[in-house]
Amino acid sequence: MPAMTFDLFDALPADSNAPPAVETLAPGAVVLHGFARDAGPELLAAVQTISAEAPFRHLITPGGLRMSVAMTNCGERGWVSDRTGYRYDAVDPESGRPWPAMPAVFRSLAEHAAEAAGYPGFAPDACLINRYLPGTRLSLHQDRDELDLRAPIVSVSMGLPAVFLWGGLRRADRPGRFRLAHGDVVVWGGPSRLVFHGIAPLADGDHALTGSERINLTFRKTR
Ligand code: MD3
Ligand code: FE
Repeated sequence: MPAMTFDLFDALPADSNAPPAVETLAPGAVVLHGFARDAGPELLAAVQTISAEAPFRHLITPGGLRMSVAMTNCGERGWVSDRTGYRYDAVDPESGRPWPAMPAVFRSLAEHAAEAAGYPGFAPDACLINRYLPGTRLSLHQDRDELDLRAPIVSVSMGLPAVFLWGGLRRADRPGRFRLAHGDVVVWGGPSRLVFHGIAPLADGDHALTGSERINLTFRKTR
């Protein structure tokens, strides 16, 4: 079977003039379908610029495993992992230089999405950029390296669609499945801030803007 192809309007609602559908996944967790679709090309161009300065790399977990997702960061601080643990660091350990600045288009999208989801005043200081290729996965985890857990995390999906897995507050909670398409934005806060979540192995495909990649941005307030 040939790989699925996805145009710019993957999962667009029937009436393209309709405002982006807002869906509550769980208390505190809000999906803004297609919220980032118009900004997609500009966001992806910025990812290119950032990754030319701070290349995507496969981090090593404290347990010594190479992560399947390739990552880079922009903003005042970036998320890194090595044999000593996980942390946010102002410096890219590969280059010894500060991470690239967060582009205005990133910051404004994250602030507007948070506001639309009921979290006004969100001021992210870090953006983790994840790159998935077919077969790449992210196993169930919690995001708890941020000091202020009252702030939400804003996630922006671009390129190939993915199956998002999310469970409860305990690792053993059986995860539900949810499709994330190009342009979808999910805001995770309040009672959903510490839910276990992950991404199922990415299926093959060809997207008009990213080819065989999925790019995910997560905006965080780390302190
Ligand atoms: C739920 N990224 O970078 S985004 C991550 O698609 C991460 O690359 C996934 O999990 C990705 O840490 C999922 C959705 C997401 C992000 C952060 C969350 C869901 C979340 C934080 C708390 C709860
Ligand atoms: Fe996460």
